[in-house]
Amino acid sequence: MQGGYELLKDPDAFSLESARRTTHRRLLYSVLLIVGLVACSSVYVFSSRVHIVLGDESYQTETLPVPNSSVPRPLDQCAASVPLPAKPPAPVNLWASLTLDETVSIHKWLTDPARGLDLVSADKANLSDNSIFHIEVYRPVKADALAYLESPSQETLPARYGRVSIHLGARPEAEGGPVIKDYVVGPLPVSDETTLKELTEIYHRDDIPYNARGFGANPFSELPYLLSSYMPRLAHVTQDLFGGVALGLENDTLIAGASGPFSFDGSFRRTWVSWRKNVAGPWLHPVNFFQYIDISGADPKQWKLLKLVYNHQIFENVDDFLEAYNNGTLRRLPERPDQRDDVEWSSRIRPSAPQRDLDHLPGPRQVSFAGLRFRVDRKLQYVSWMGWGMYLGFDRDMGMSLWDIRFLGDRLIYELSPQEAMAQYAGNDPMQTTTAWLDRFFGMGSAVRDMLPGYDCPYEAVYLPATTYTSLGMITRERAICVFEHDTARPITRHTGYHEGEFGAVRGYVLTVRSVSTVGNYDYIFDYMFMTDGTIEVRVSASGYLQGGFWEPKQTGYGTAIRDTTMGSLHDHVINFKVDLDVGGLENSLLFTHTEQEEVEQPWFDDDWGKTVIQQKITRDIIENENDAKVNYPVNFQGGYALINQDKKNKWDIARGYAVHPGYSPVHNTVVGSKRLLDNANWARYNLAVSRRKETEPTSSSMWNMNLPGKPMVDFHKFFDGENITQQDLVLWINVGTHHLPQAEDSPNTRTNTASSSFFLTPLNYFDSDVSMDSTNAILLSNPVKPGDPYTYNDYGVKPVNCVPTAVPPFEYRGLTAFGLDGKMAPPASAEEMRKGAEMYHRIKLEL
Ligand SMILES: [Cu+2]
Repeated sequence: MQGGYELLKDPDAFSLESARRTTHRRLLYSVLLIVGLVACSSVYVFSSRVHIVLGDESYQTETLPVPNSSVPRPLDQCAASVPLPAKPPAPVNLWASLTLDETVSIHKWLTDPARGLDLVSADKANLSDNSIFHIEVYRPVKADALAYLESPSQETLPARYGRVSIHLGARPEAEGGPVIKDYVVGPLPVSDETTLKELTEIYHRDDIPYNARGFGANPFSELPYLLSSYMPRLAHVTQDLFGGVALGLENDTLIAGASGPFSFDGSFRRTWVSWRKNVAGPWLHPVNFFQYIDISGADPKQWKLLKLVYNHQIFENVDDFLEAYNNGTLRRLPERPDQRDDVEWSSRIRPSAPQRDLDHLPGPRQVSFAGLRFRVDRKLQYVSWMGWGMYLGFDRDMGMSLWDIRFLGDRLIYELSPQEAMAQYAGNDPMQTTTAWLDRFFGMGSAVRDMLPGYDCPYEAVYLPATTYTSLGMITRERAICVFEHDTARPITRHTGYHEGEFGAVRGYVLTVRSVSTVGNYDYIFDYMFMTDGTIEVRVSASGYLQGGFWEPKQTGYGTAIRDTTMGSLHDHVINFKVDLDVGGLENSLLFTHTEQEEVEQPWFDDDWGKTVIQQKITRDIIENENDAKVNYPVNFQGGYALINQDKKNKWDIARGYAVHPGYSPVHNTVVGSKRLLDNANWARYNLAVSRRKETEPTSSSMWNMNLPGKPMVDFHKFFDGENITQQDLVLWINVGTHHLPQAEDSPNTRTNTASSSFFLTPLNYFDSDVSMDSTNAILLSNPVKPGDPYTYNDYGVKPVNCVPTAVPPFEYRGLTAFGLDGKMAPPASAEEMRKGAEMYHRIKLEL
């Protein structure tokens, strides 16, 4: 096949003359557009020049007459962006969330007096009552799941179970006092055979301390209760010092935030409260006023204010603080201009700046002109694309997870799921220096938000819903997950050559499965990206607001001033993933490959260059003991880690493997030994770790870990007990993260381009050669027969498709759909109600 093309656009074509010719332009618009599109088509019969005339208000196309061209026919409408049905390997998604009916039936069964749990409905429960905190699916044992996938039938289908967390606030002191218990309930559907069994085998301590509990129906039941006991008394002082008050009124101008963890080992529940301006982006408006409070136990009468801190002065109680204020001994912070009025800078409102050249036009967008190339089973939550296939799961703690990931017919990953997201801060104030968030506590799944079509994901993305339980009911988000294919605009392989068969390129495409969690101030974008060569990239990008501190010279070294009185505080993010990789089956080994410099001497070396040569050499070691498998990437990335199957060789007699390849910013935590982030997040100390897979070690963390740094429910280090890890079923625990040294450009929001971190899982002698070569989205060129003629080529019959894309629907965003515990749809929530549920104690308004 012959092709003709224009080497470069002729700059003269953009003549002023043509720019002035506006007559008839609108009448000709459609025809010209069509000609323009056809000119770019695969037919390549028109050697056309497209003149693009851009005005300030509109954009139109024009074309010069094309010699020898036939009259173009109007383009057809493209196929709608609806995915084709998928063909999952089994008709049941074993990891699917509980259905609404299943959740309602478990709730009903638990609250039946016959269970004897003495439960009080969460919306009415006091802390000293028993109430259900959470209900969700409990995933099957891997061996059972594999048996089902091997031969799917009703007989092999594993029984379904739920997992329930109950706050036992009413447990008498004689029995140990209030506590939390985790249970497995099932089999489902609920029947006479259904039982409730305490879930303890996955934890490293017996009890879940009540002081480590998560926020239930009313996350504000504790803090406002105490804060309202003293803040109104201080209103005239806070108005004077900070220009704001917290009186428990609708128009309060100060709001509170709290720092975590709340406890070391569960023996107390205490937090630092920090006050902020109640404006857009309050996290960037701390006023430098702090209180340490005790909210231990289940009896609010015991709670107390322990101390107040203002401008590095400590006061035992409100009276002392007031006295210092009244008698003039309080050392006030100097007045600063932006402490009072100028607060819009922290909003996302476009600043008044001139519009950039051509920025009135929408940017390019991705269109699958020939229709979507991925398949989706919405009901089963199964996605497939280009030889890849996977089921999706979803849970409260960490949101989306991927299961039974297969490539070209073989299972590659049993489970790929986020485990925990850590953010540890530094500073010279009580809030920043004590903060070490573990966001599993808040629920990265509960914090998943509906995505903005055309902004968070391309217009043609396909959205999948997710439902999470709250103690008041269930919440469904229709746009919790988006799936889309995109052109990387870069060939995955290419070469220019002159010998027959060596000149060509294969297009680079990626299928992305994405979800976004907004945890208080921060937004995490989770991307799982699949490529045609068998590579997967797992990437987390961060945006949203910094947790800002009050900037003053004593904060030097702990961040950067991003405004007169606001600083971005120094912190590390580390996010842990579980990768249950199965390379050629379950039996895998950990291979460490590294390169080192050597000096060698060979008899054939030339005399003129000397007797020795310095070069590098590969060493390959199998790490046999689990204790040696908590590792960091080698210095200068000279080598890396892979799981291989020593019993499965490729054609070249090399053990088939999959490597962990560091992506963007492959960091681990800087701080080791902090009491606020100790045994509860020891996974964050490494780039990766490899342990033997066990049903009793399903996750590297738990939602209660945040508040138990000294004695966590899941102590990751306990996974590593000296076992042999050669040819065993292994799990990789891989970290991504960023050392976040904030800067002015983090205001108003952190940018995803640099606040990103990733790792790749990529075939390592898994195949006999690069399998992306089998793509027919590729071209092979041949030298022209006659010098000067165009190159001939083979595009494997895959031609660009020319059609008119379906119209992008108008932007629409709707909130979540809520269901009561009876399973009935609940009335829509107000913005304030949604904010309360979403921001938890990151933004606490007093309510009297
Ligand atoms: Cu950050």
